[in-house]
Amino acid sequence: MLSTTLNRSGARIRTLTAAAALALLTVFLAPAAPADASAPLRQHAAARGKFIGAALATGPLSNETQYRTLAAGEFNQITAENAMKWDATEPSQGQFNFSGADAIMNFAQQNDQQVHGHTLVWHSQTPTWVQNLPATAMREAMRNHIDTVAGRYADNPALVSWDVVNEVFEENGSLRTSFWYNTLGQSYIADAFRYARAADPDARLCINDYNVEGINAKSTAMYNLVRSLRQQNVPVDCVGFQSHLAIQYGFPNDLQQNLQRFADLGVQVRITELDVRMQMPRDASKDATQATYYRNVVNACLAVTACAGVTIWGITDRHSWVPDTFPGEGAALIYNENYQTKPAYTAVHDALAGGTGNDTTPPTTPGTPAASGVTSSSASLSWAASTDSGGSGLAGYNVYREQGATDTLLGQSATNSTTLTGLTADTEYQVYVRARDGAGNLSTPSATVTFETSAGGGPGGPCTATGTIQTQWNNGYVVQPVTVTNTGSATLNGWTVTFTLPAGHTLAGSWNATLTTSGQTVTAKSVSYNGTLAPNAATSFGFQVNRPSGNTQTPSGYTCASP
Ligand code: G2I
Repeated sequence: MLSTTLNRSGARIRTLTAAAALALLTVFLAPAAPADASAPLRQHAAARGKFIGAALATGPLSNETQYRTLAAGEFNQITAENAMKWDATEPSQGQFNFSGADAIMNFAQQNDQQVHGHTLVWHSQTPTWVQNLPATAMREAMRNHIDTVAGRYADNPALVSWDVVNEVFEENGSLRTSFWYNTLGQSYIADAFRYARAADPDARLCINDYNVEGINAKSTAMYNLVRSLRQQNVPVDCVGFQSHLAIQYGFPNDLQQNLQRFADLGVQVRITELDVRMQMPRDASKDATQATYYRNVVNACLAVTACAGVTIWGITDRHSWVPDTFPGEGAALIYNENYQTKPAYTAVHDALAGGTGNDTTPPTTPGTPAASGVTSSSASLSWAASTDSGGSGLAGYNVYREQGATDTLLGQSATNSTTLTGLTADTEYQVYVRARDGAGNLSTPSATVTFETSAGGGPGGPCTATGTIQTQWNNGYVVQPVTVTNTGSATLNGWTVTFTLPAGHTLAGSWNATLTTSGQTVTAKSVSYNGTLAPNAATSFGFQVNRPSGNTQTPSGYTCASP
């Protein structure tokens, strides 16, 4: 943030006319037009050296022709959505049932597809007979299960990889206190990988989780675990990023960077369960945002050599886990419930087709941003969305501060809104946005909006505090970092940050500061090792919050004082 500077060019359109607004709407409602409608996704993916996959459910696979046709024709990789899980394969001890798993394997072989096995060791969908075993028997049941299930397909060339352990972390990065952990301790993870290697020496062995797409407490814990397991020669070959995204929670803009840091550990990375849900009902604008999310995930994988490919968690909105788990949300996949392609299909298609080479057409000009929620250090902006017709698709927006000849890039957003943080207190900002497409073309700038941050600092200050939402889920989120900066000319000896939690939100943990609450007001005080701040120096702390299911609010009003 606040680092890159760019020269601005192009004409400035200061207002969004009604005619322009109508044109935007018309483009949104136009049917999706793929760059090369005839070639299926798998053909483009293969040409890029990647897989494009789908999770398949055995019911529609045997009952629905359209499902089978798309599964075979569009995808060169498949994952069993449920058929290889423990409750399906070993419902009672030693009694194995491979009917569903074999159906998936046979389909893959008939259609020249690779299979990712999902999943050997998980806390969910595991029968109670496993959960109630004492330690020695539980470890032996795990070994026998891995040996039998992974062993069954070890000589089958279609089976290329396994999720050995799934979802072993809590949101704050500690190990999940599942029955596995509670009975066996952390060692069950290394044991599972060793048993899997013994059962299938050729399969890539993966650890898989959700809410690890961006750089956050959970993904960093996963990073540290993978690094330490590999240092101990535990056979971890691959990391799966589930990527169950939701347009109302924002896109993890550091996805590519996060994939790359894992790749740099020497493991393969893969997007294992991609879907992008929305609050129902669907509309053209939500579909367009969803398409941008899909495009950006595919592009992130394309940009990282060690990323093997992208698996979408289903084919059609007719069969998706989302509405059952998140009431009121849905439409998360790339085909609608009638097997028609959605803009998300076009986005995946065009990203894989690499249609960026000859796209020189920039997106349309975004609407004038509207500013709200302005504090001493942050401001929320939203604007009318752009569209892109050049083939590479809309990738997102750059937000700039108008500063004469050389403007400052304040931030980037995948969607037509963002919250700027790290602003200077008591300062006027003139801000505009430019849309960006997949080929890097920038639209002409929007008109500017002007706002002024409020006075910051406090007794003994001055300092500023800005909080960044690192990850959020249906009923909670992590704010990390809250950056505390000494904006004065003298060294600070201790600092105090206050902020407000929305009604119904409660603190669930914190680090690198001492937090106390009074009603919804939280006071965070520096600890022994981060209270001394030289002029311009910054430090940070973080915290986690529980909130009511479905509530999407986040804290506000960060202020800093010293001491
Ligand atoms: O929850 C979404 C995914 C998160 N990562 C791991 C994945 O394995 C998980 O997949 C979902 C399936 O998409 C659902 O289809 O896992 C769920 C179970 O935790 C699956 O739901 C289950 C239902 O809960 C059961 O009632 C049902 O019998 O599907 C079963 C088979 O239809």
